Amino acid sequence: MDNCLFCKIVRGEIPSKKAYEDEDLLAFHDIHPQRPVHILVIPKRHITSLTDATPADVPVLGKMLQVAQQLAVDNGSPNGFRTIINTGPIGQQEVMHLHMHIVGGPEPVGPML
Ligand code: DGP
Repeated sequence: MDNCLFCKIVRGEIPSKKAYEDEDLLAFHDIHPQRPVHILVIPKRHITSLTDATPADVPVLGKMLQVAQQLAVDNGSPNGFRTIINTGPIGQQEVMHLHMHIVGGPEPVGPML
């Protein structure tokens, strides 16, 4: 997707602070962190939102959840974290490329997002 912000990050056209990368996924630190740990995990292949995910996307969606634990541990949230996927206007999704927030830190996260 030419004009998608997160596709541009995947292509390296917009810089990001990378936390993880493999053939399917990219994780990078949120530009406006809400908590000490705030990482976004995205599929490299453009999926607009969870509403647009298909059965073919199940493996990559599962992988997003699977990498979350290690990302949290490696980035300063070893005792737990929250995962959030905002979906569509009602879900307050601002960037229309599916992404999962990982939020945490040394203290309990509390209500947010
Ligand atoms: P959401 O409301 O779920 O669509 O959250 C989008 C998040 O993306 C928000 O927390 C800020 C983050 N974000 C927006 N633009 C950029 C960017 O250019 N770089 C990075 N690293 N994060 C961004």
